[in-house]
Amino acid sequence: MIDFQPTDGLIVVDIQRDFCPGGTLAVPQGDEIIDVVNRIIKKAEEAGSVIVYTRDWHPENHLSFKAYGGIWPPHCVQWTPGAEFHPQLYLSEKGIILDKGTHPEFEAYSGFQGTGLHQIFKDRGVNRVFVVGLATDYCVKETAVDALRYRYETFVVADAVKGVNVNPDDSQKALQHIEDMGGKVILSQELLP
Ligand code: VGL
Ligand code: ZN
Repeated sequence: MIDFQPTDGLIVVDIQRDFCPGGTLAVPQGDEIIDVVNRIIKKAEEAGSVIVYTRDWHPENHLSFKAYGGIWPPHCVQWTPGAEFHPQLYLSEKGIILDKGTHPEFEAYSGFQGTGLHQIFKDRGVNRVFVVGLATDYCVKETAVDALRYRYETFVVADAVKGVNVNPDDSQKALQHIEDMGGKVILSQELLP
């Protein structure tokens, strides 16, 4: 059992309409993690942990879009319904919302990239980081890898993430990579009563 502490950071990655079924870049079954994610958020909230929600928040001419040389369909375009948080996601009043990928010429898969997140965690004395959300093989992976680079003790909750899987084993490989870098892959039952 792992008990959340005020010095823990919980990063809820990109649980937005476009990454869920019906969205333009839907992660298969992406919405199925939301119940367990919500329970984890409420636990972290009770403990006074630092809760961060990242949002993919692209201009309509973002370089990751096919029309602009990238590999993705347009997704999470600023101020459009697809960029909204999934309606079932629990938004804590104490949560901090961070937008990323907001410049046309820069990609930002990691929640630490261009958001000031490391400074926020430093100011709050965070030393452990827990990562949940979408997508395992892109933004979850890069967020966890950055957390490890910044030397946080880093946990990814395997049943609270879901991957795009352009190749069928991409998510598995991403979790393996995180473990190889010193991260811990855990199950939600280690966090929840
Ligand atoms: C993501 C692809 C493109 C993600 C964001 O949130 O994992 N994936 N942009
Ligand atoms: Zn994106």
